[in-house]
Amino acid sequence: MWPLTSAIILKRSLVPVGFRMRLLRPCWHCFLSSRSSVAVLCCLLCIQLPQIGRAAGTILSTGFESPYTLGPLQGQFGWVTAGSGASTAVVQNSIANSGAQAVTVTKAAEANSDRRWAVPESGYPTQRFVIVDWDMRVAQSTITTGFGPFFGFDTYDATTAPYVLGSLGVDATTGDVLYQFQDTGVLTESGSKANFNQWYHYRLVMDFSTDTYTAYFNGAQVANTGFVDRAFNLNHFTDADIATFAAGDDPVSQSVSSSAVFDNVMIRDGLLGDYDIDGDVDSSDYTRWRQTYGTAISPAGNNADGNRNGIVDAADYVLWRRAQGSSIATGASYLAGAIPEPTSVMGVATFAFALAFWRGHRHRLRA
Ligand SMILES: [Ca+2]
Ligand SMILES: [Ca+2]
Ligand SMILES: [Ca+2]
Ligand SMILES: [Ca+2]
Repeated sequence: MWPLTSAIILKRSLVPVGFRMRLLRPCWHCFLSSRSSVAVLCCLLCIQLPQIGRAAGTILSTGFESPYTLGPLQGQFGWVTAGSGASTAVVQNSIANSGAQAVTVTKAAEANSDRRWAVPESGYPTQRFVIVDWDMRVAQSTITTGFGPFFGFDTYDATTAPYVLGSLGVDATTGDVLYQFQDTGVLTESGSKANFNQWYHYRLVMDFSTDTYTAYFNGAQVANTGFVDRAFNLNHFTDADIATFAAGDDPVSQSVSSSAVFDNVMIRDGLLGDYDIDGDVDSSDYTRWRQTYGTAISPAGNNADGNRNGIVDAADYVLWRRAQGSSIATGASYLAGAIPEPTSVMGVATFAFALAFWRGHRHRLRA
């Protein structure tokens, strides 16, 4: 649907057979060979059942301001990390998009240093959409051949294995805004480029109704494709990861270093006030509220019970009115309901488990 440049590498038919096989063969075959992993899997299945019926709301919202302290991101407010090598994510106060602090992610100058950071979640989505927003500023790498590293976000349904929902980020060598194509997972050029050392706003919208995701770059839609691992019937959102990884398969790409600054991370479970769950807050949501005014809602938070008190009441109208005009497509958003800083520490073991068996990104191909 969107024009793609000649350098695009998404066509499955163009992928060498051997390489495609490698791309499609996930690491979880080793996961299946481990009895202890199977035991953990059973636990995951028990604890990650969806809790349908809650109203839209913020899952995580942070600008990494105080009480975040300067230093490693992991260990603060539920953030954990997984991967190998010496790549880092550090809360610092020298470069920020807003406020005084942000997180600088540095890919180490060595092979096998792919790394991710996330606050694991469970019980989502309760709505049709999960929306991930962030601001990011990428520094250019110094290599003249090869690609990357990649900086951006990956989203997962790690309920049974770490399956990728969607992915959006930037190649630090070329500035290409990249996403992962459905099924193959190949990093694909969106056709947009980011200037280096300049802030942009990024958004991923996962649609669990259609098993597709849409990527936005500074408010403009740049990609729309199926869930990367959609063949595995993905119905959960478990983590959105700040990610850095090698973007190419060659030795230069594997060991190139660069950095990016992340700020204003927000993960939402639908839109507040979107009572008909169609991705915007408009008059039809008001109609839904008016038609059900006074109705007891069980479980609380369903339908037009935006404030989750079990009845459609005036407070839900106020929520709708304040959110009016919000849309996952235009980039407009209503952030008043945001939770100031995350406190979740749930699922740390789950996350570590998931990424220990992470299937790996699939590299860009040489043009
Ligand atoms: Ca900040
Ligand atoms: Ca709506
Ligand atoms: Ca609508
Ligand atoms: Ca209510």
